[in-house]
Order: sequence, then structure tokens, then C-alpha cells
Amino acid sequence: MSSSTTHRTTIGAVVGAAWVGGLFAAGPLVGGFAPDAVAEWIIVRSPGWLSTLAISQLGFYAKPVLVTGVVAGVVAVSAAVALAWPRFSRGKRLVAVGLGIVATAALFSALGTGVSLGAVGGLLVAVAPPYVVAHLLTAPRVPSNRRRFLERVGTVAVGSAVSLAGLRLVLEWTAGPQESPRVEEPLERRVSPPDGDPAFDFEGMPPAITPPGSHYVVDITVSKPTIDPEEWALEVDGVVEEPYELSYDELLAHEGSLEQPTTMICISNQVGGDLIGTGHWTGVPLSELVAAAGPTESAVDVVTHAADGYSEAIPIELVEREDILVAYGMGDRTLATEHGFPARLLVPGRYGMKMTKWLTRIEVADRTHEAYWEARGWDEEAVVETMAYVRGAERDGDRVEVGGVAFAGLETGVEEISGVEVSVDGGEQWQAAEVEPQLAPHAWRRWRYAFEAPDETEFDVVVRALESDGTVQTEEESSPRPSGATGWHRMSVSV
Ligand SMILES: Nc1nc2c(c(=O)[nH]1)N[C@H]1C(S)=C(S)[C@@H](COP(=O)(O)O)O[C@H]1N2
Ligand SMILES: [Mo]
Repeated sequence: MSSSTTHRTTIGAVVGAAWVGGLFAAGPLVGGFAPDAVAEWIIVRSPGWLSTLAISQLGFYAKPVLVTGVVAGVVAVSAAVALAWPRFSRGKRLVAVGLGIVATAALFSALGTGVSLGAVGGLLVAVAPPYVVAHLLTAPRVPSNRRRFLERVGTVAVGSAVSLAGLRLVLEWTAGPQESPRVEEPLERRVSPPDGDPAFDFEGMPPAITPPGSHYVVDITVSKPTIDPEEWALEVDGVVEEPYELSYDELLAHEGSLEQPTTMICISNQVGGDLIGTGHWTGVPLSELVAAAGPTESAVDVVTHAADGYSEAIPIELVEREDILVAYGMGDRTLATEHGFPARLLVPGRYGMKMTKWLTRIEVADRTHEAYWEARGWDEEAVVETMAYVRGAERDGDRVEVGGVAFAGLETGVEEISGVEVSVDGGEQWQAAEVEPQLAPHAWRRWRYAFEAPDETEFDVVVRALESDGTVQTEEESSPRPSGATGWHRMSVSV
């Protein structure tokens, strides 16, 4: 590689990085970091097997890793352009610069930035740094000596990083945070949430009701939609006699409101995994909201649309169930942003994918709708598989107690799990566990089993749930995709 090639590649990479820095500095003006929008765009368009693989391999880090990849991509493209630059005609150079500006504007619009003075300012803040950096690194009197050149690059890079960080701070301070952090408002309680039986609260056991802050979060977004409740309205339309809109205040004041503990589990949860929780939800039955619009004979599906482009569909017959809620409260507060503020769907007994967050529209459709994950190869019905997980173990003298949770989405309405059997010797002998009284028809049931073990400290615990007709949960192991993981959960515990 000749020195001028190295120089140009380096300059290109630094110019690309300066652009990313400019995008970052412009954040407070345009309401977000543009590479996040690119990452989201990729997530939405990537095939289901790829996102599943990424999430199963990288977990929480999947999205940060993707955003880092996007930034690396920008730097690489910029280096490549710099390499070809001398061969570009004047016209081509102008086009390249123009494309950079258009790309910046497109990214801002993908972030949801409207045309405003702030957006124009943001555009300047984003495109000025690469321009200035390119100038500083190519102007006459840039040393051609390798060491001097690198010193110059270093100075420019550090100088721009410091100035951009400073600029961002100033902008944050003057523009204020784009959205002041929303505080969940207290809700007036109609009933108090069940506490559960304290006998099931021991080492490692989850509380009967998961506090909102501990409930798992899964969605396709990198930055969660922030919705202004004053401007939000839930549209109910489609093949109905009378389409209408419901404001946030109208939803909260709806007389059909009820409270309901409901277990939610992500279809991508592995046997024994943590993507499961039981919220105490408040909401209005979907059946009432749909009935108020008067669906016509041609209604087939009820489609829920969301602010992040997500959608789900449920057959109109299912909507007659009174336990499907448009929820606006969790615990004793309104919904947190990450759980779908201002309103989300709750479909008890189905996997979490059915439970659209950040609802904007309920559409009664006259044909079947292909939902977000269905289009990516996951099961559309998504009825939760019968399951039991090991969670806790505690020793008290000679006595050992093990426990966990059991759940099923059988849709019988009540008492889906009739019992739990547990083995503490790897599946040789089975005993009946004690099961906590049902909190609600679609809430998990905690189980526990106590036994005497003065000498042993290691146990190979296996657990299986029994359905109401006595059917034993299947032992057959299947992967989460396409319709949820199955198999008995096994865990070695030491007490
Ligand atoms: N709008 C929207 N709703 C969504 C999703 C999403 O990506 N966007 N993810 C779904 C999935 S896969 C799950 S498991 C649940 C998780 O809800 P939680 O984050 O409140 O636990 O939300 C569902 N609703
Ligand atoms: Mo999910």
C-alpha cells in the first residue's frame, strides 16, 4: 500500500467518524442518534432466523453490537470513498457530498424528526464536522511525513471529539432533553393485587406478582417510542359501522376498566429462561372497544397497529373473550414506556408476541392480516406451551425446599395447571409438589416441595406440570421457534 493510499484511507475513516460524531452531537436537536434508526431498519428487515440467532447468541447485547456494526460500516464506506476520491470528476465529488447531506436528512426523518429550525441546525451540526475534518487533513501544508501526518490526524481526531462532546453538552443544556422523562402516574385502584402465599417466598423464588421494574422487556426497537398522551388517540376503525377515536383520558376513565394478573412469556424463551413475568394489569376489554364500533358481517381479524411499525392480529371470534385487554396500567401505575405506554394489548394464555405495545390503532379487517412475527416464520396462534420451571431452593436444618413456577396457555379459563410433579434425583422418583392457589385464570402458579436431606447437598431437580385433565407436560424438547420451547426443566441445585 503506497503511503498516499494509507493516507487517504485514514483521512476517509476519520471523516466518516467525524460524521458519526456530528450525528451524535446533533442528537438533542433531532431527538435521537441516527445509527439507531439504521439498526432498527435492519432489525425490521432481517429474516426471522437471523434475529433469533442474534438474540440467542448475544442476548441484550444484540442491538448495541448491531449499532456498533452500523458505525463501523459508515467508517468503512467513507474510507473507500476517500480512496476513490482522486479518480472522481468534479461533478462526481459534488454528487458524493450531496448524497452525504441527503443521507443525513433521511436519517433524521427516519428518527421521526419533522422539518423545523432544530432539524436544520441538526443537519449543520452533523455535516460540518466531516467537512472541517476533511479540510484540516487535506489542506496544503499537511505533512507528508508519516509520523507528522499521524500526529496531525491524532490532533484533529481528539480535537473534534472534544469539541463535539462539548457541543452536545451545550445543546442538551439549551435544547433541554427532547422528552422530559415521563413519570408513571399513580392509578386509582379498584381491587388490590393478590399477594400470593408467603410460604412460596423463599430463596430464588419470584414474587407472585412481578413488580413492573423487574418485568422482562422484549421488542424490535432500539429506542422505545415516546408518545405524548395529549396528542395520542386510539383509532378503532376498519369494517365497522362507526369508526371512532378514544383519547388517553377517555381510555383511563372507561367504565369497563378491570384489573387482571396475567402471566406473559416470550415465545423465544428457552425452557427455564427469564423472559417471563406476571404483571397486575389494568385495562379495558378489547371486546367492548371493538363492539362500540359495530363490526360488520365481513369482519375476520382484529389487527392491532403500533407506533414502532409492529402489528398483530387475532381472529374476530377470539375477541369475544372478555379477558383480552387494552391495558393502560401495570402495578399501581400507568404503563412504563418500555411496557407500551400509553396502551398495549394483553392476550392471556398466548405468547407475548400477541401483546402489541404502543398501540395506535385497532383495525377490524375483512381479511386475515399477516402479523410481524408470523411473516418471519413464527406460529401465529402462539398458545403458550404447558411448562414448569425450577427457580428456588433453600435449606433449613435437615429440611430442604425447592420451588418454581408453572404455567400453561390452555384457554380453559380456569385452573389450567392442576398439579406439578418434581424429582430431586434426576427423574428417578417423582413426588407431587404443593401448588399455590390460582391468583387469576391466566397467572402462573408457584409450586414448592419440601423434604428431609440431612446428608446430601446437591440435587438434580426435574419438574413437570400436569394439565387439568391429568395430561403430563410433554418431555419432548423443542426449540422456541416456531411455536415455543417444550421439555422438562432440569436444574442442579446445591443447598
Ligand atoms: N409494538 C410492539 N409490541 C410488542 C413487541 C414489539 O416489538 N413492538 N414485542 C412483543 C414481544 S415479542 C413480547 S414478548 C412482548 C413483551 O412485552 P414486555 O416488553 O412489556 O415484557 O411485547 C410484544 N409487543
Ligand atoms: Mo416475544
